[in-house]
Amino acid sequence: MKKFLFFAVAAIAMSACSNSGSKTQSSGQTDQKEITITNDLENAKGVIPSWYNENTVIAMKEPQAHSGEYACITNDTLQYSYFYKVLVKNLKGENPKSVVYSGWVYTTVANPNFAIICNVNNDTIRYDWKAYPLDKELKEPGKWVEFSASFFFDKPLQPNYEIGLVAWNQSKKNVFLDDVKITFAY
Ligand SMILES: [Ca+2]
Repeated sequence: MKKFLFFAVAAIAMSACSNSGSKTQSSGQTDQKEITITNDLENAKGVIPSWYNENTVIAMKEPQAHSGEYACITNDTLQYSYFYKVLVKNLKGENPKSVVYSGWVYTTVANPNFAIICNVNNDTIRYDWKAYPLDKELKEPGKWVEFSASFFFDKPLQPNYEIGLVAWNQSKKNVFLDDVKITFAY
């Protein structure tokens, strides 16, 4: 009588697996459905891979940063914030369906012309571009406000495409950003 071995796939046994890596097609249980990247901007000067525009990250006193000592400043000369860019293939072996960019914003003027931008580039060619305006949500200046901007990738992605997420301040007034969280959903 033959015995059949059943390998229970524990949902938590995702890391440190040294097997061949070939799994059955029904590996949905263990598939990661989201990738989350957080950045409190406290270590930006150390140059974190995939993050750019470190010159926008400053030590804050007045107002205080939302967390720790550092936050990102945008204004008339620094229209684009600290910038996250990643190639699709470096995230995961499949294309994300959507991304949510959330965090905290402090505006010094009511209803600033301030938006979160999600762009997709094919090498140097712009493939897709979306803006999520936050002007209506930022009614009250002088305080930290939580925000969340969702983007769906409705045009097909390729592994070599680069996804970029950045805040764009066209108000010419100071608007600060801190404690950013980026969540790719699959
Ligand atoms: Ca901070």
